[in-house]
Amino acid sequence: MNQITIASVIVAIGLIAGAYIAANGTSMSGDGTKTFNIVMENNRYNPSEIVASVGDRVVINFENRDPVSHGVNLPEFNATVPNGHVPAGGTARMEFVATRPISTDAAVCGGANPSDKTDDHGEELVVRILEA
Ligand SMILES: [Cu+2]
Repeated sequence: MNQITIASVIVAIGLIAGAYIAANGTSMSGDGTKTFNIVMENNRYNPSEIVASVGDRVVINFENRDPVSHGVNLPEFNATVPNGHVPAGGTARMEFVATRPISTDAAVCGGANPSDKTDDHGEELVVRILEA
């Protein structure tokens, strides 16, 4: 292949990878880190469910487009965001190592108990950690 062909192939691979990440809001790096980008808008999270495996390091980047803050908490992994909530119009990052399988709701606007489904904003963020 000449250099232009090689450059075209590299660009194509980049576009495919970018489209994949955009479609899923998810990316997996080579070191076992699984990254999710979640948008909070109209009191809903998109995506509203994330799935990872035991042993993964999970990074969640939140973007809150609402005029109110939203609380997120995963006490199972001692994980939350600074001050326990993503500020109105702001961003926050949450990171943890998934040490065991769970399925729970990490949206905790209604209180500290993640199993409380009566969040005052009504949102859900289902976190499912699967057996590796
Ligand atoms: Cu909320």
